[in-house]
Amino acid sequence: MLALAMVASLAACSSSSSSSSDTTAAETEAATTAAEDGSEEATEAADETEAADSTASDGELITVGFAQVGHESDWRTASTQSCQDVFCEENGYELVFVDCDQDSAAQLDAVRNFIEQDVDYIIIDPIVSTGWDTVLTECEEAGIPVIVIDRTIDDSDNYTAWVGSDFTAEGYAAGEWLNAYAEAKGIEISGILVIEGTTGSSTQLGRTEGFEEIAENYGWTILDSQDGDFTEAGGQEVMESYCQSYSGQFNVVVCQNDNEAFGAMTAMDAAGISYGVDGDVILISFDACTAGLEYVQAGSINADFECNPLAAPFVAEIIEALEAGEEVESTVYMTEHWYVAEEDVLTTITVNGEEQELTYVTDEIIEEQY
Ligand code: GYE
Repeated sequence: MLALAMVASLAACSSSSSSSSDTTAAETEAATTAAEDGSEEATEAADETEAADSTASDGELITVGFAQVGHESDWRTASTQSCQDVFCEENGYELVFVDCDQDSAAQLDAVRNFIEQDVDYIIIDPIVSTGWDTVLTECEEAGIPVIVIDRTIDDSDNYTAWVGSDFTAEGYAAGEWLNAYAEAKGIEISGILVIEGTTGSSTQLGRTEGFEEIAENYGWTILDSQDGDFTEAGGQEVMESYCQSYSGQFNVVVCQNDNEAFGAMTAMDAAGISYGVDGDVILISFDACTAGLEYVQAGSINADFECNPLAAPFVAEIIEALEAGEEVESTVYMTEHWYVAEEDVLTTITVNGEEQELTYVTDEIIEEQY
């Protein structure tokens, strides 16, 4: 209820009036170069910087530094967009956005820069789950509350709140769906290949742990499980090598995000391996962003386990509670769905004794998705 109220009260800002500023060196340089050219875009960029500077020093806007993982996937793009929409001037914020390009050292630097800039709040989506205690202590000493989103930090409690998804639960759901689906269709699982997300990210750790536990319960063989770094290129590369090494030995491919699944499809197409509803290989994915769901609807991906990237409204709710001196929820889970390509095979699965619904993908769902 609170979350819905929050979404309703925080209108997304129009991009032209966005107050977000990007502090990466490359971007600053581009803006400067463009300013020297005297282009319209550059003038706008310069104006925006000035506006941000003056309003920030007035103390009217709440300054939020966001150390984002990178731009590796559709999910990430949706997450960034969500933050830029919510933390804008119209909503009373100045956003300092840093794209850390999947580089953990750069992410620690970004957080330390936020401390130096004395921002009011810091949002971190931690690339990897460990190595955080020192810098979080520095944030605490500087009196800057930290809100962690999406991936978890597993070696420190030194932050105010976390908003994200239960990745292990997503892995369990994928495993139980595979078991129920294979049984319903009379398919014998011969061998499973997994393309994992970025090694050491809590997303990779959780989805791997959940799925592997189910695989062990049912006695399935996981032939291989390699890192595709959550990118399409990574997924394609891993799948190309799988096609060579495990030809004829597998009939399930599990990709830990949609973009890896897109890459895996390209590799299987090239190798002449069919997948999806009418194919020889069952293809499972996670995230369920728009393009992923389109492939589910087309029957190329059999099932896609959603991970909701729209955390920003919940973070704004936490910040507003802190501003009002109120207690905040320290853990907030996003709501997600399990999407499937076939309407009449299964409607529910049982995960850890709990019945969970499956959602058949329709045009309306795709229309609404991020
Ligand atoms: O699954 C992937 C992204 O941490 C949930 O990161 C996130 C993951 C998401 O790159 O697409």
